[in-house]
Amino acid sequence: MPKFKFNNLSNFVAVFFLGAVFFMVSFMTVLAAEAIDSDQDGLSDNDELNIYHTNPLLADTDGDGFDDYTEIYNGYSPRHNYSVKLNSLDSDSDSVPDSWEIRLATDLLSPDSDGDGFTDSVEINTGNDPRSAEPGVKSKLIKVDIASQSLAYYFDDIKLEEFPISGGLSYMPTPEGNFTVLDKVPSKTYGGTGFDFYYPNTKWNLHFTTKYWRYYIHGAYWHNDFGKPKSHGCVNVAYHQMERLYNFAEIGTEIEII
Ligand SMILES: [Ca+2]
Ligand SMILES: [Ca+2]
Ligand SMILES: [Ca+2]
Ligand SMILES: [Ca+2]
Repeated sequence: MPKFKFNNLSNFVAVFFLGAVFFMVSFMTVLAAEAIDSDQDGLSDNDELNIYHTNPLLADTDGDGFDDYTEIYNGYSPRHNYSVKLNSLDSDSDSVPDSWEIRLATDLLSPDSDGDGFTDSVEINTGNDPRSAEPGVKSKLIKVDIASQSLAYYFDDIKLEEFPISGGLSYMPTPEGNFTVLDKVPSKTYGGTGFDFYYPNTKWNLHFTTKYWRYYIHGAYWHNDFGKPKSHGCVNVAYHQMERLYNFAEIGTEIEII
């Protein structure tokens, strides 16, 4: 029986070449499949099936007149035919909003995306990777921009949220620099005796430095002027934003105030 052998250089070159062609064709087929957008809505079939959970054969999955891409781009859910913001939707009830799940590429229909027994929320709040069962700590950063009176926070360099805040008035400015979360205080009173203000039971306080006073990033329920300086030096955050930020932050989480 004849046997195939690399008994000369030309046989070896021919087999090597065929192998290389086969590899390239397979690789390009995978790339093409990932890029296919059957319903031409700007989202690939692959992403619709695995990230957005929308219909890859229907540009407007929820039939509300706006295509899936437009809804996601503008922060609305393409899966609900009424105005539901991705940010206020938690499809799998794991305390991680759909907007974060899309940014992080976790599964918005599975509370434990990587199947390691810990929910996405627990993993994010403890700095672990909800997308991989491999151990390893992910970076967290809270960034406050005094000029624009806004705050953004990041997990593994991915921006999760950005919203307006109220920093210190010009004669009581918010301290600038690099800090970390020193303490997490669930509830606290600001002002009172000897002050011209009194804000009892203020929720979700992240202590980041002490000068003459202690400075916090904290919830504020007594005004709604976010985007303008208003405080005695602390960083005021709307209640509906602060609870999530408080849960996200850990002792030691970096805070940058510029
Ligand atoms: Ca599509
Ligand atoms: Ca739609
Ligand atoms: Ca969720
Ligand atoms: Ca998990």
